[in-house]
Amino acid sequence: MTTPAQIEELKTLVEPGKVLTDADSLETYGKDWTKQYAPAPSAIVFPKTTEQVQAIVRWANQHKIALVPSGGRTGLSAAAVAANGEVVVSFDYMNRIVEFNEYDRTVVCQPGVVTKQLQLFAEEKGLYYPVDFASSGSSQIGGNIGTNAGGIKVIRYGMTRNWVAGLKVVTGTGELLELNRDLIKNATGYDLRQLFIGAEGTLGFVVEATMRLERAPKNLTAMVLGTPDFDSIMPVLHAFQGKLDLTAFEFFSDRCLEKILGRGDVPAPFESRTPFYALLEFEALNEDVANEALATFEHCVEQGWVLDGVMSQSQQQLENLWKLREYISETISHWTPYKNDISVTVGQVPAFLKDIDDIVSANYPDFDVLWYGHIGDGNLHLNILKPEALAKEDFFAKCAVVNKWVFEIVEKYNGSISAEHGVGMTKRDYLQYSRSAAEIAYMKAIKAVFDPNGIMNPGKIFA
Ligand code: 2HG
Ligand code: ZN
Repeated sequence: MTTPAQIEELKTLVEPGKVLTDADSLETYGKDWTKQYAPAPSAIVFPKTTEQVQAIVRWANQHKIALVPSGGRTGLSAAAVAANGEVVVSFDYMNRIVEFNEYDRTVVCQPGVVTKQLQLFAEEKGLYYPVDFASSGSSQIGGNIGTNAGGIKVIRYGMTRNWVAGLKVVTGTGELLELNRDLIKNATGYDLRQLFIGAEGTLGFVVEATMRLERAPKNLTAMVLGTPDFDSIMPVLHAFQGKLDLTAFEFFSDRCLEKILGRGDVPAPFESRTPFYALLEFEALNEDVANEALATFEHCVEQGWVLDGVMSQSQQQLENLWKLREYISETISHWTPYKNDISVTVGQVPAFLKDIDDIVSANYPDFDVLWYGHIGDGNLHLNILKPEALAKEDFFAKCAVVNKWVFEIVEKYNGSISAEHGVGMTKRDYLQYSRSAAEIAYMKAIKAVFDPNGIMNPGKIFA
């Protein structure tokens, strides 16, 4: 907690009006998209420069005040939730694109640059920023780096980590580090840049990031294919991957489609309904590629893996097909879902899915269970919807019990309990299912080096 005198001192470190303590701001900036924790920060501070961030961190060290970094607040693991009187450091006013280099194909961004802003900037330059997900219109680059954000194009382009050429960070002591200096080749020992990616602000705060861009994809084309069961999805992936360079391979169950169609603003992909759907995307660079896709579709139908399908013929149709998948998370948020974001290696997906399905159907017989995710990279989103009549606390308590068994299966397959949403507070108590005791001890030791007073987003990743 902070005293009024400390808040007055904080106000002298930033521009006038850039510290807020009113109830509305505390509520808004104290939380992300998770609903488990009540926001309770003591103030929100909006730095505009790196020097101001450094001053804030030094002030926090002096008074032993916990800081929580805040970007677009679209996180799903409560990594940006301030529930214990912390001071929230919002990067909303550090939102400029600073520089573009056409030879390096890099963009220097302040942390508050919105992901979509970077995507559009790249487009203006005839290039492409390939990390993409449903919340790209609100999420910020600093948060994407803090969580090593993934999304819908990982099968082709990898995670945010792959696109960070260099970072400037303010560590937990207030020191400014310039990491990797945007180099492609740099064999000079430990790559500290990588440590800060996915660290959820527990080691320091990103104050500038140099992001790489890529060639823009040409004539993106999507197919939605209806499958008779879970088991057919992976052979479909295998068949298409053998013939095409996929830019995405997603899946969702018919329960998800039901919810999307219930919105009334997204057309059905085709007339029939099937238990599951795969959504794949590729660059139709010429007619041969499109014909190859159709031939593969026919092969999948002959094998009985696909019952129906559609291929986009226009940009509008491409966008409509993507809405079927991209709108799921937002649409179901109404039902206060219990979320899982788990992954295994692609080769293990079929056996893993079967084991998870057994647990889920045995333990959630009366709950609405929604399956979807980025199955082409081994990442599954499992959402359990809260029945209207059940109290939130009872619902989460019940899910926590079943969750333990889900995570035991994740552990059995050497998988991850958080593929792309981070650990934050929601998955913190389960870290040992994916990380060994020795690894966790090293992680804590690393934190102590960069953040000796434990003021940088404490209580996130580990207690
Ligand atoms: C997605 O893939 C996001 O749509 C959100 O990662 C997943 O809501 C979820 O569980
Ligand atoms: Zn996802």
